[in-house]
Amino acid sequence: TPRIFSGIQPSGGLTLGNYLGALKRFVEKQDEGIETIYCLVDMHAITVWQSPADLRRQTREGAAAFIAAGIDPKRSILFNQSQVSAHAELGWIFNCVARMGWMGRMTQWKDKAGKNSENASLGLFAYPALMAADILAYKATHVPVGEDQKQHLELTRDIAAKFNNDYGVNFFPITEPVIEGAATRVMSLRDGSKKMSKSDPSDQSRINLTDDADAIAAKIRKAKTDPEPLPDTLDGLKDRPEARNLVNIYAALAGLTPAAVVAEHAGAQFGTFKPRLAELAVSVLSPITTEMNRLMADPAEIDRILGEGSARAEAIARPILDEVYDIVGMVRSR
Ligand code: AQP
Repeated sequence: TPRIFSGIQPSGGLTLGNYLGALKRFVEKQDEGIETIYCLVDMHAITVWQSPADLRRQTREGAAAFIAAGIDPKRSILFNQSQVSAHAELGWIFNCVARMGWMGRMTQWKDKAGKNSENASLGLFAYPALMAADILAYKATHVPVGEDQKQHLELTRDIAAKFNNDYGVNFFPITEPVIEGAATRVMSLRDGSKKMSKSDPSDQSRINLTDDADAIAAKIRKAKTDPEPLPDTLDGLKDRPEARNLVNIYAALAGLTPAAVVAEHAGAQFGTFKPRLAELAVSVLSPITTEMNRLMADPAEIDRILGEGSARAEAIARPILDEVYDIVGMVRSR
């Protein structure tokens, strides 16, 4: 039977990219009645320095975003990673399964460590092994993610296969990535070649789930575009990454295909299209923002939900981890 796992780092405020690429699809999977486990991956977040106060606030805000977007903590398991020690424990075992060469080829590592990799944390390098542990601690079969996580999911498959092969077992499933929809890669509003990211130094590059209507409208108005109007077919968006990005965002928010969006707005100038997009974005995001703000007023209730989710997650992961220790040959005498 399918079991879905996915996570988001509480390394900043969530963006429209996280919403369209991840959260929105997490809710769809839950509503299809599939078993869904969703995690605020706080241990991943500290691979890059986070102040303790920010990490706490971002974790609670992330949980509020999940619930506001439609995750029901009764139907889905919603928790934060550090409360379930199976992630760290299996992560260590996978550090010993994964190869240095595999990790060194990860584009996220290369992008985030940059030219100064001597100074990056060891955790940042090992990030994909912990991610594999997040998924495989539950033997999850499907992982909905944005396009940027595809390479890490392939590594998860390699780790599962190597573990199975090294120990001569057929224990871990080979996980399927679920990358679907019009906005699996939302790009920066300032640069069509970079993904929209919560850690981009420019706040103008992204729409945050906490932005109000005026901020959303202003950011879309100032978004980089080109002087051409919208074409009548998608072909006309070739080599126009910023224009294509706004069309994709519109499509994802409206539940349309990008082709339908260009057909509907053919010939429109961006001066006309942008206010339409802003209005649509506000209509989708403002109920979420309002609900997030309501939830954030009661952090104790958020903590209670995360605690309850953690206990349910632990109940699934612990027996799987016990079997892993047994397979590996660890003596377990209590
Ligand atoms: N721009 C994006 N378009 C579509 N999907 C996206 N995701 C992230 N950015 C986009 C998806 O959101 C999920 C959670 O991502 P994450 O928090 O684990 O970290 P990330 O992918 O590294 O996202 P950010 O926002 O860029 O965070 P920072 O800046 O901290 O690195 C994933 O499913 C991801 O695909």
